[in-house]
Amino acid sequence: MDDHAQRLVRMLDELGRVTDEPGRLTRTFLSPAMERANLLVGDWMREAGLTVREDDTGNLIGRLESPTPGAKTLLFGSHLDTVRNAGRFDGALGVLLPIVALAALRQRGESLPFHVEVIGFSEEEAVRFAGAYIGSKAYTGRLRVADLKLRDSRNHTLREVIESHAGRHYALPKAAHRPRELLGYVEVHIEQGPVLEAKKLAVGVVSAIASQTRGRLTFRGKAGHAGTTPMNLRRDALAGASEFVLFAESYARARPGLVATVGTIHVPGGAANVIPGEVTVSLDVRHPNDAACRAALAGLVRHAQRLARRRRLVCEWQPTMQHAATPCSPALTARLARSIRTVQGRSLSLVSGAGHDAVIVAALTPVALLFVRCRDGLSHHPDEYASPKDLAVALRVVDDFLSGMAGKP
Ligand code: HGY
Ligand code: MN
Ligand code: MN
Repeated sequence: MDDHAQRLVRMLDELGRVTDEPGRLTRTFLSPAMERANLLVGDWMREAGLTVREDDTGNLIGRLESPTPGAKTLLFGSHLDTVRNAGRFDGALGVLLPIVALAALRQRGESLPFHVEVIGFSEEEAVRFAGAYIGSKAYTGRLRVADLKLRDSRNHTLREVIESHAGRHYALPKAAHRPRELLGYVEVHIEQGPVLEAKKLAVGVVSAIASQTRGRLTFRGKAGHAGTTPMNLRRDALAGASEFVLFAESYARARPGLVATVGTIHVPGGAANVIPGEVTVSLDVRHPNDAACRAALAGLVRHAQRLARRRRLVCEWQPTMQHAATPCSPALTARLARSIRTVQGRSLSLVSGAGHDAVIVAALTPVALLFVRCRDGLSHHPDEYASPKDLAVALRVVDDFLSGMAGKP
């Protein structure tokens, strides 16, 4: 399987050069780079014997039909969009690895008693639009009118962006499949964390995906002259936001299992000689347990409003995304774990702190995630890395999993 792993490495490297921003990897929803990525991955799908289509939301869907009459469909997939200045494995691995695995099956002249669909979802990272999972929501029939009203930084709505890309009216799509037509969904993804590396394991399975809430906190005070306004008369929104950022860090540090992140801070019209009158910070709060995540969010927002009052500021919270903790399918996960034990000797089950398209697909069909070790647990960074050796293990696990699903010994 190692030559297949080498091919997978070359594909990941090539796809990793398809970017909207020269010198670093960034692919955002329906961007020119996403179009080029779909063309490249679509070719690889066709070479592996899949038929290829792209839906109006930009999802790339490869399908390998089974010769078995009345067969159900097994789904593989992940996202082809990236964060800004991303690594080349996050998302891409879950689309390219199944393509290579199916190409290997075809090379051996084998077929499967079920159809297989490999989906490259068009948006998972919520870089261009605040509400994530646009691709998997469309594919599973869960995209809502409210999603279509989201606006990007150029003030274009999601509907406008989709319709100008598709060149026609966009009707909210129905689910691509009915639940009874499906065998389940498997997402192969780098762990984006330190556990597999610490346990010296190449791969593992996911028991559940953590609960996640994201939103924006806007602090409003009063702009003023940096040179003439005495310190005790200021209502400095950025000072208030900064106090909150440090509070969020210490709040999460004090609570095991909780993570809280302020990833962006925006001072509209900010200038060095102006006291900031308005600041918006993003807030991302996650915990394996839903109730703990909700309680943490409430505590953080309460503190933000309390510190704002003390500073004679106003603080407004606007949620942009909320996903409950998503359990993976015990049955599908057990099958995947069996293949891991066959290939790796032992399997490890871990919780995913990162969100995945499986969160959305789980509403349509049972999901399982195969995690692959990544160096230093690093992700959302250009130095993201999974070794060819570990990729070879993951390929053998998927190969064994497919044989198991096909009832082959
Ligand atoms: O943020 C996440 O968990 C994922 O990488 N979108
Ligand atoms: Mn990501
Ligand atoms: Mn991802």
